[in-house]
Amino acid sequence: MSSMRVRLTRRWPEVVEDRLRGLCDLAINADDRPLTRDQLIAALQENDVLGATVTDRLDTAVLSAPNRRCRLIASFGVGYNHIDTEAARAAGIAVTNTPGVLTDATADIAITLMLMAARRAGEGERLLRAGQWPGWSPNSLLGTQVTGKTLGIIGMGRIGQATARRAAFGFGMKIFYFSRTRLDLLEESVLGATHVKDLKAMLGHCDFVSMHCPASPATRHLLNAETLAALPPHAFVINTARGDVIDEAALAEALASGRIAGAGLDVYEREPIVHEALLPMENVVLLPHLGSGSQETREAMGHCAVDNIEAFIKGTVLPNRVV
Ligand code: 8YV
Repeated sequence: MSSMRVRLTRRWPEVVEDRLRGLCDLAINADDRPLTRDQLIAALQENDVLGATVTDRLDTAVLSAPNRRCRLIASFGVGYNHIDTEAARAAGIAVTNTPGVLTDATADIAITLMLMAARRAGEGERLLRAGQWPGWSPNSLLGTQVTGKTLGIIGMGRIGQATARRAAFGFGMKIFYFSRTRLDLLEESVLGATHVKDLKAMLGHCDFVSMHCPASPATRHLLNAETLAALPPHAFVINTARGDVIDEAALAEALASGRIAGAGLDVYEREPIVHEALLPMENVVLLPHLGSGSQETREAMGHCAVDNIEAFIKGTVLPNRVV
């Protein structure tokens, strides 16, 4: 066992914490509450490795605090927009993430949101639980069919592709996608997917649009009042990426005014705060950022983060280095 000090900012799956305990001098966050800024700074000063998550805002001020001991931030998750990567680089701190292992779980949640929003599943369940279901009738709670519709995917990375596969092969959906990375022609023809260069033109054809791009200055508020206005009024917006890629206030406004039909959201601009106008809306499905939340996936994410920590302890190449 190494004398390397590793501090986890949140509780990780038990098997993963046990594995880490055998590798290093481990400090866990027993009560699992997000650390304050001062606690984060202290953690960077007192430990060689910080095991971080999306709930840690590791910005320039935190990362440039004096007397840092930390040389690796092993982030538990694929998205790392909670870490200022330039500040980490300047501070000489390597950053790793956990790509690949949460692709299927997150795509599953995108499809869950699509189906729930289109078929009014949340609304129906609330009605039934409230004891207000009068029984079946031919015209009650009629939703929108998903099968055969058109899906626009924004960001065709691993999760975008996994969602496209489910939509195309499971629901016979026609796929358009707006993305920096273009699939090769064979993949495009297998999926029946069409790459588009003009976001607004694509949105005009979408029955559903699903966000799968990473959060960055370039993708911030990609869906905003102007781009949302390009969607047809029967369209649904799905977001399992990051809250920042949609202007939440503009989305709430588009939903309130009936300019779009509904939305399914797993992520928010100011988590855990959700724009208050969305909360009472029946045509919006709101999930608490559980895209990767299966036991299997969270353990795989933890093991992937530990693989990086182990490599750091042994002084070998970090498998998932992003900084
Ligand atoms: C993670 C996620 O659970 O990996 C990601 O980018 O959004 C989530 O599924 C979360 O980020 C943990 O840090």
